[in-house]
Amino acid sequence: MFVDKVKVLVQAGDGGNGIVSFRHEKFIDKGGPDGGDGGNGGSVVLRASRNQNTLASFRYQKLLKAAPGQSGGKRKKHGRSGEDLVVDVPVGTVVASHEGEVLADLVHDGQEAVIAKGGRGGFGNAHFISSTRQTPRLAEKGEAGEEFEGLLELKMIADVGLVGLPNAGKSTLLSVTSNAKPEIANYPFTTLKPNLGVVDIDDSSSLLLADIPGLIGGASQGKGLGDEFLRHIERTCVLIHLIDIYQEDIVSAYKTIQNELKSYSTDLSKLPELVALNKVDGFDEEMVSEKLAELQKVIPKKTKLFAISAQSGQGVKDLLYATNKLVQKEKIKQQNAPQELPVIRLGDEDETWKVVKTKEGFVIHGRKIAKFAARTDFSNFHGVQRLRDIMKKMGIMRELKRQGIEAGDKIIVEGFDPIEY
Ligand SMILES: Nc1nc2c(ncn2[C@@H]2O[C@H](COP(=O)(O)OP(=O)(O)OP(=O)(O)O)[C@@H](O)[C@H]2O)c(=O)[nH]1
Ligand SMILES: [Mg+2]
Repeated sequence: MFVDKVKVLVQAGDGGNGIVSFRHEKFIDKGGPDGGDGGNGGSVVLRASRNQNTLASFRYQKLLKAAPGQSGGKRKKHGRSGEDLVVDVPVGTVVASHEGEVLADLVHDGQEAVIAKGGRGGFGNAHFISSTRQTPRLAEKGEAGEEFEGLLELKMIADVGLVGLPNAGKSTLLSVTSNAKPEIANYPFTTLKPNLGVVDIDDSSSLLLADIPGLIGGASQGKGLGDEFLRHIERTCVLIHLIDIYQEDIVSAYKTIQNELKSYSTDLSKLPELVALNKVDGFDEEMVSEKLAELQKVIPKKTKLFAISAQSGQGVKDLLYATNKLVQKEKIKQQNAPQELPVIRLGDEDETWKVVKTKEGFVIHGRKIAKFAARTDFSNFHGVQRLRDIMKKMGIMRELKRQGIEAGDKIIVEGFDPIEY
């Protein structure tokens, strides 16, 4: 089974709690605060590796969970940080959130991306000593690690994609030029899943060739096997479009495929292409030239046209050399203008907030204040007092007053316990 799309649950480690503790020393009546900070939670990191070929292992390992940070200790002892979870995935893996936001796009061997950040450890009470607060009885809770349901998708990054109508001879061409052993048969839709093969051009260069299921008119609307397999060749540098010379109308065969490439979510008809008329072994030269001339009229001027027989090998070498040349040219172009997607981080700091007066009380919406609330132990008076201080610093208290808050009214950081004004 070819696994190329899997759902996973990603869980970074929670930060460890800070603790409240006071020094106990002989002869000293009341020691200072010495509660240590919690350790940071581990992050979940994906690493692209050439040694991985499929996402199959994620059928059994659906939970990607990093270790939590430990709580702080007495004598300002820092809690141990949770270890990152580093997971190897094939080169070409794209990670998206459940909502479809792309979080990372791993295109180079060894490339790493943090997809879920571990929670920060909470501060212990040793942290909160100040001239006005000699015996701080509060500590922060650790921040929760980022967590989401994500989708891993493998986009095979082949150099060359083979496209064409069913039965055109795509798998045959792959089988005679590469190490791959795809199924070949004289009926449409023999190939049901993409096949990859390595084609050796000469001592120094080789190409990765992808054979995908045949396309038919209306594939973009789901006809035949649909066009979902095109995503496997979305990133190839070059396409080889194979046309069966036995087709009654080779021009419309060509146009049908071009249309489907164009209708795909990213217009693939713009990819550099070579066109090859296949199965010429049973035809005399004159007939072949006639057919080539027909095609020449409809393909773009710069597109190279070949007559080949995948079965007998006629013309195949020329096609491969030309393909290799075009791939090398395209690769240089891509190096100069890399098309990598930037890695978008979850939860970038956002300082904005707003206050909404409701029947339940004054509700505060805002990412930053919610983060502080998450670290607050609401059963601890001092912890709650600190949250009030933070609101004051952020200007939230002023806004509450402006909206007419009175003693005893409730303040609710959205999603958390209410506190009294
Ligand atoms: N005479 C002749 N027959 C060929 C040639 N290439 C392929 N065939 C035959 O054409 C038929 C289809 O070949 P496949 O390679 O399975 O075609 P495909 O394009 O992969 O087909 P799908 O996987 O169904 O899309 C098979 O019977 C092949 O033996 C050729 O160069 N000459
Ligand atoms: Mg096939």
